[in-house]
This record gives sequence, C-alpha cells and structure tokens, in this order.
Amino acid sequence: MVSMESRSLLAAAPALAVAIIFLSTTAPLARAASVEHTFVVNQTKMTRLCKETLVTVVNGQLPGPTIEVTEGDSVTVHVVNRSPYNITIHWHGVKQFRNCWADGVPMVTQYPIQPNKDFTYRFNVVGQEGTLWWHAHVPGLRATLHGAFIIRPRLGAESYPFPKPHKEIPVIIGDWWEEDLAEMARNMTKGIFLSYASASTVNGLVGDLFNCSGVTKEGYVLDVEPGKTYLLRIINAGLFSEFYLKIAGHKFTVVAADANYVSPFTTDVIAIAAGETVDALLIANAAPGRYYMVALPNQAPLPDTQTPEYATRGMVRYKVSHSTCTSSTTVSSCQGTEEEEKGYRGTSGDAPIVPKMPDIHDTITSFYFHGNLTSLHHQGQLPVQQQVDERLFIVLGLGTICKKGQFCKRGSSDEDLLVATMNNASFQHPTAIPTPLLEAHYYHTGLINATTQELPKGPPKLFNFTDEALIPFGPKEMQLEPTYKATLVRRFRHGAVVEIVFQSTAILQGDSNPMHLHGHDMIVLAQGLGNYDPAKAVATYNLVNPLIKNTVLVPNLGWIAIRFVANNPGVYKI
Ligand SMILES: *C1O[C@H](CO)[C@@H](O)[C@H](O)[C@H]1NC(C)=O
Ligand SMILES: *[C@@H]1O[C@H](CO)[C@@H](O)[C@H](O)[C@H]1NC(C)=O
Ligand SMILES: *[C@@H]1O[C@H](CO)[C@@H](O)[C@H](O)[C@H]1NC(C)=O
Ligand SMILES: *[C@@H]1O[C@H](CO)[C@@H](O)[C@H](O)[C@H]1NC(C)=O
Ligand SMILES: *[C@@H]1O[C@H](CO)[C@@H](O)[C@H](O)[C@H]1NC(C)=O
Ligand SMILES: *[C@@H]1O[C@H](CO)[C@@H](O)[C@H](O)[C@H]1NC(C)=O
Ligand SMILES: *[C@@H]1O[C@H](CO)[C@@H](O)[C@H](O)[C@H]1NC(C)=O
Ligand SMILES: *[C@@H]1O[C@H](CO)[C@@H](O)[C@H](O)[C@H]1NC(C)=O
Repeated sequence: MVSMESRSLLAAAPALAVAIIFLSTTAPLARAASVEHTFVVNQTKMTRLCKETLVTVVNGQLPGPTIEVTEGDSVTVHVVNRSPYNITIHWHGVKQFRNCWADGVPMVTQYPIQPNKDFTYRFNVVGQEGTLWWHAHVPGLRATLHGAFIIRPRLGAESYPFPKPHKEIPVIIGDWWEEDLAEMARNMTKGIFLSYASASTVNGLVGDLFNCSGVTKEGYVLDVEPGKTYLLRIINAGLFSEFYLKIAGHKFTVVAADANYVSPFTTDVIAIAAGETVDALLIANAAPGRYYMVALPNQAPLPDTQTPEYATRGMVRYKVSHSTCTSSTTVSSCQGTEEEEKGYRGTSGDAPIVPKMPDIHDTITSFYFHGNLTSLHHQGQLPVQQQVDERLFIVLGLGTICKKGQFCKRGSSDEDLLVATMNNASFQHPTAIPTPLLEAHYYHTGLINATTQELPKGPPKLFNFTDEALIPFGPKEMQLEPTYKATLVRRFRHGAVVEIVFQSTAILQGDSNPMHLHGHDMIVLAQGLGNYDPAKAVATYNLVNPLIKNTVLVPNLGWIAIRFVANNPGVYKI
C-alpha cells in the first residue's frame, strides 16, 4: 500500500512509546474555583459539502465546547458516552501534576469509557496560562471530538505580558471527513490507508473554497472593529496536516505557543502542526473591508506521496462605525444590504482581499517560523537544565511487519503490515493486557515487565537517515523495511533530565512529524536539516531562552533536540 500519508502514522497510531516515571504522593489541593462540565458524546448528522454526514461530537457541537478556566482552578468533566465507540478524553498539554490518572489515554492511564457508560475526569490546572485543547484519545475520532481549553491568568487579563486584547477568539483549524473515521482507524491498524479528508475547516466550517450545486458554503467570519486588538487562540485539531494560516492585509504578533509565552514575534504567516497551539495578536489596522483568512495544509514535495489536501478560508470583516456612516458623504454605502445595516461591511462593493499563500510544498517557511520562536522570560518557568542524565536518539521511520520472509514490499500482501516506528520498533497499543499500564505500575503487579519491552535509546542500525534516494520505495529502501511491534516503555528516575533528539528519515517520505509528550513540557534546544551531528548541533543549542512546548514538529529530513525533566510521576505517552 503506497498511497498513504506517513504523517498519519505517527500522528494517529503506532509509533508511540510510553515513558514510566516513579509515582509519589498526591499534590495538595489548590484553593480556587471549580469548573464543571458535562460532555454528552453522541452521533449527529451535520451538513457540509451539500451532504449529510454522521459525526461523533460532544454536546451536539463541532468544535466541541470550550473549557475556560483561571490558572489554579480545578476542573471536573462528566463524560456521558452515548456513542457506539470506546472513548477517552485527553487534556492535551494540561500537565496534571501528579494526577496522571486523568490524562485520558486508553489502557495506559484508564480503561476506555464504553458505550452507555459514564466517567468523570477531575484535575487541577496549575502553573500554566494560555491555549491548550482537549480531544478524544481514540484514533480517528479526535477529528470531531475536540475543543479549546483556555487558561486565563489568575491576576486577570491585565497581567498578560502583552497589551490587553479587546476580544479573545478561538480559531480551530480541522478537517472534514465524509469517511467513517472509526473504520478508517481500524483500517490503519491493518495498514490500509485508503481514506482522506474531504475538506479543511475553520471553527468547524468548510468555507467558500468548497462548492457543490453552485452554492457558496458558509464560512467562519470574524467581525472586527477598526483599531481594536484581538487575541486569536489558534489550534490545529486536524488529524495529520500542518497548516499555514494567513489573513490578507494583516500581520500577526505571536505571543504564546502551547500555553507558554514567547518573545513577541511578528509575521504574516503562522505555521501550525497537528496538536500545536499558537496565540497571536491581530490588530484590525487595515482599511475597513473584508479580508480572507486562509488555512492551507502543506505537504512535502515529490517524490513524497501526494495526498489530497484542501485549503479552507474564513473572513475578517470590519465593522463600519456609526460615526463614519453619518458624517460621511457616502452615507448610502451604509444603508445597502442587510449585512451593512447590521453595521458590518457587506457583501456588496469590493471583493474580499485574498492573501498570497506559501506554496503547498514549501516546508522551509514552517522551519523558519518554528525556529524564530523563543520563550519569553517569565517567572516560574523552568530554566534549562545544564546537566543531562539520560540521552535518547529517536529515529522516526516507516516499516513493514513482514509475515513472510525477511524482505517484503510495502502492501505486497494482506499479511504485510505498514507501521510507523521509533528506533525500528512500532508501538503495540496495550489492548491485550488485563489492566491499564498505570494501574499495573502503581500496584506493582509485574504485568509491565511481562508485557512490555524497553524503548531502545538509539537506532539498532545506522544509515544515512536523510538520503533522498530512500524517499521513493525501491530496493535501497526495502532493506530498511522489516520492523516489529511491541509495547515499548522507558523508565526514568524521578527528577532525571532527559535529552531527546528526534531524527526524521527519508523513509518517512520526506514528511514532517509532530511529537507530543504527555504530562511534561519539552524545552526546544535546536532544530536542523539533514542528519543530526552532535559535533555541530550542540553549538547551536539555545540555552538562554528556548521555546517550551508540549508538541514539537520534527522537520522533514531534519531533526529537533529537546530536554525535559521527569518530574511528574506516572505513565505517559509520547
Ligand atoms: C467548485 O466549482 C468550480 C466550478 O464548477 C470547479 O471548477 C471547482 O473545482 C470546484 N471546487 C471544489 C473545491 O470542488
Ligand atoms: C446528542 O446529545 C445532544 C446534547 O446532549 C442532544 O441535544 C441530542 O438530542 C443528542 N442526539 C441524539 C441523537 O441522541
Ligand atoms: C471497548 O473496551 C472494552 C473494555 O476495555 C473492550 O473489552 C472492548 O473490546 C472494547 N471495544 C472495542 C470496539 O474496542
Ligand atoms: C477500509 O478498508 C476496506 C477494505 O480495504 C475498504 O473497503 C474501506 O473502504 C475502507 N474504509 C475506510 C473508511 O477507509
Ligand atoms: C527566522 O526567519 C527568517 C526568515 O523569515 C530566517 O532567515 C531565519 O533563519 C529564521 N531564524 C531561525 C533561527 O530559524
Ligand atoms: C521490571 O523491570 C525493571 C527494569 O528492568 C526492574 O528494575 C524491575 O525490578 C522489574 N520489576 C519486576 C517486578 O520484576
Ligand atoms: C546522505 O544523503 C544526502 C542526501 O542524499 C547526501 O547529500 C549526503 O551526502 C549523504 N551523507 C552521507 C554521509 O553519505
Ligand atoms: C528492524 O527490526 C527487524 C526485526 O527485528 C530487523 O529484521 C531489521 O533488521 C531492523 N532494521 C533496522 C533498520 O534496524
């Protein structure tokens, strides 16, 4: 099966390792407000692209409800599963200090919530401010089961390290799937990659680049007042693609990423990989009018496998101020269409302005965007740990579980399973074990040793990882195809400083890959193109103001070096 997208593999399924950290006692209760939600998960029909599709959603909404908290609050979410699927909800990026039990990973931290069963998540939000998100931790279904998770500072919006915005607006980029997502996920575990998203979305809407029966589709509209500043809380909830986001005629000032403040960075384009969040200020300082907001998924160039990718667009629309209308000599322009009477620039008059997007195959713009972000020094944040206790070099790849013979061609028979790998091993989801890994670990049942293997600290074989000759499937690449599956864990001593270099390979067909570490922030030391060479790379490490993230993008045909401190006991996915 060659027609697949490698990003899909790492993002959605197999190459996930589990880190185990020793457990300690529970944290003291924070004295703060309690935020409570009930999430009813069920299936409902929604119309997009002129077609009704059955989607699995929370409380009938797409995107799902936003959870808004103040730092220090405790959160209670009652999940009522009225869908036909086993689900869990993961609070992506919420560190949940010493409370890994509510991290929401099936068979790692809990049993899945079965159909017609309920489950309550309880956790505190401490020491974090900014935008995160929640999603179902079930392959495929997170495409529709997701929403924003907003953490406001305890001292109020005046304490933002940037001017207080007029309004705060979630901008959730996602995909629209007409395919059955649960079936797609089941297929993926069998190495079958046949389905693709039918559209991309902004806040659940496909926008007017998609059409059917000649009808312009509804798109997301952000109404702005001239001169005001808006804080966009941007989330990529798509399953696989990284997106470029632009608004014609405007620039963004990036102020945070993954709920960590960054040194203000002004840019006309934002690059956001699956799972990442970016907070950016938008000043409505252009001539009043209508401006398209475009989200374009990017894709590695040929000979990488090309999958269908669709841009989507919404719009920024300026409010025409009352004084402009009454004092102006062109009063009539304020009394035209219904839209204009509501006070906004209407559909008549000038066509909305279209931004010039990067090329769909441009990956360097993403590399530079991520490379230009540095953390804002902020009280209470981790300093860079100078002394490293443990180093891992994790090589990302694709491979085949060959049932017959040593060498096999991808998809050559039903028996050969295509998988994503870390150091040549593919993560076997622990479905066969009787208790979740965290429980087994906590009660010292011995089950972990019996059912898991250690994630290797480096690749078993060295090769030229970024040799472009390996991109197309052929005899050279085939030598590297055979791989295996195991439930991989790695244990870290409490307090250990761990450095990980993630290396992309050409076997990933040139794709970039986001890596998300649960329960911890990663300190981004450096990224580079080509093969990681410590002799050169270490000199480029940013030990002064490195970016702090829960999700890092490993550049295509490149590497990224991170550190984290194993200070949050539990069992976590990466
Ligand atoms: C929209 O319709 C036009 C005209 O029929 C067609 O050329 C275009 O490909 C369609 N776009 C999409 C995304 O289907
Ligand atoms: C799904 O849940 C929503 C929110 O609770 C409810 O309004 C809707 O009626 C439910 N739909 C079905 C088909 O049960
Ligand atoms: C749902 O979870 C239960 C309990 O963990 C398991 O027995 C069952 O096989 C799961 N069902 C599916 C469809 O995965
Ligand atoms: C799953 O795989 C089967 C068998 O190859 C195929 O018929 C079906 O269309 C696939 N479904 C999806 C959603 O990809
Ligand atoms: C920042 O972006 C510019 C281009 O916009 C690029 O030349 C520069 O190398 C980037 N810096 C880093 C550290 O990536
Ligand atoms: C499990 O394996 C770890 C690491 O190899 C070892 O330290 C530990 O003692 C083992 N536990 C049991 C119960 O065998
Ligand atoms: C690895 O492959 C790249 C790209 O094909 C090539 O430029 C480089 O020279 C190779 N490196 C080595 C050590 O062979
Ligand atoms: C990966 O593991 C398989 C199965 O153990 C082995 O046959 C193969 O040589 C390994 N490949 C690499 C590149 O390490």
